[in-house]
Amino acid sequence: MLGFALRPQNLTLRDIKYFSFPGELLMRMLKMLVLPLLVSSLVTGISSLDSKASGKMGIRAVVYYMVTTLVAVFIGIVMVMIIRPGKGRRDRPVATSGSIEPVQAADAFLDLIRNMFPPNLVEACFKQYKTVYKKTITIRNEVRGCLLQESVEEVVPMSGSSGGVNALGLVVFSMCFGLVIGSMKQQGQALRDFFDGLNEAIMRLVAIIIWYAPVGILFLIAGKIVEMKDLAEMGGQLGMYTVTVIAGLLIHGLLVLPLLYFLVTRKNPFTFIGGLLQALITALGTSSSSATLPITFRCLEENNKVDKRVTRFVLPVGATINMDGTALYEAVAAIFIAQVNDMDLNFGQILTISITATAASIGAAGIPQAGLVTMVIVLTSVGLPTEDITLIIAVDWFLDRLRTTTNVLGDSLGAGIVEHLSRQELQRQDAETGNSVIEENEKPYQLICQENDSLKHHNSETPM
Ligand code: 7O9
Repeated sequence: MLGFALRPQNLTLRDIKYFSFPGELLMRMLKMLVLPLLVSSLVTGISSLDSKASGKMGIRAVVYYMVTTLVAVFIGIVMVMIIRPGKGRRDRPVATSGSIEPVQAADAFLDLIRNMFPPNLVEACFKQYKTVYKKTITIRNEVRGCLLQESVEEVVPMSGSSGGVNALGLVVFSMCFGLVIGSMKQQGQALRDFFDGLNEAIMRLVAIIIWYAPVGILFLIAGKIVEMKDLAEMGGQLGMYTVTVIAGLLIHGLLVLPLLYFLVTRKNPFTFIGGLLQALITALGTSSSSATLPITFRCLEENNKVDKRVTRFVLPVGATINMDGTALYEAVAAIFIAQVNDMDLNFGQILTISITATAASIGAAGIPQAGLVTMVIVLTSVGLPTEDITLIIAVDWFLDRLRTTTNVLGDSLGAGIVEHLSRQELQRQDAETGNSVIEENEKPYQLICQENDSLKHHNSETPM
């Protein structure tokens, strides 16, 4: 309401920038916590489980991610086939200017794999590997009777980099590191305690920031509404396209995922979602599921009482590879562009779109400048014109918020489902480590007591 009230004032871009400042601060604070939170939670989460339990939990999580992402893509395709937002070519949406960089799918895929293994962990916190293309001219000499010179032009992929956290690399490293220190028995204890303490400290910082979150989100959303161009261009095909994406996201987020949660856990999914409200609104405000991660952690652990061993393991991985909303969006966008161009897609092409859209959503965090790049890959896989991405850029910022909310919802319900499925392993582990924790704690305690007379005295008095 604040945003809409300020729209008639015709604020200058400078004013809007100042107006969004409190929101910008929230964004910066959240992002500040993401790195230490990601590393410490994954390391402690994995090291606190034995390799068998973490393996089983990992498989459950990955199966959940795959199934829900495929279902999301399917819903998107069904919606766009039913609503047909791109049909009736009369009002082809105006393309905003801008050039789309060509990308080769193979290079993007190799970048993804390269990014899993960062050569420098410090650099991985702010840089990703990115293939850049360079034109080279090679002069080739050929002797066929006389000397022939021929120049060959070639576009060569070269190593480059792009800004942004290499989340995939950090996730891979933290998981391996957690596995190793988890199996190191006594020698790993100091490291386990360190990361456990780090995680606890970061969560306390989250608890402070959460007080500022409502103010920040207010200004983030109001600022965006003031900044928004006229809603007029949302009419016609682009409007129908927006409606299609929204309908798909709603069906997936409010019908399919809750139903899945209910079928697995037999608990009310909407009480669970109620506990997540803060995280969902943050996702809406920040349009970034990684920036929302701190709040998601807090909602799940404090409001929904999900086991910490599950959230620490499942949430960071989910934020990196599980993006149901993004997959649904990319599939809808590709078919919408086909409809605008009056291209009929056969079954094979639709299958290709669903596979590439799923892959793009899984790989997004590992591909530099993912948003556009993955869209280009999906479009080129079925021979659609990539410059038509500019048609949908006008509404992208808005749909980004909604799909981020769906992504966060999917990650969180996934944590609830994985917890339910893993409850036996968790209980068994409770029984085992419960004993060992008491044993480990008692030994040093008794040692201290023997050295310290007053403590010993105190100890003997307490009936234990
Ligand atoms: C959406 F693990 C973390 F938290 F540290 C982490 C850090 C960074 C996880 C992921 C990332 C990351 O870089 N993610 C990323 C996500 C990068 C590029 C694109 C996307 C896709 O983002 C979604 C979308 O555009 O549909 C959406 N905005 O969920 O954040």
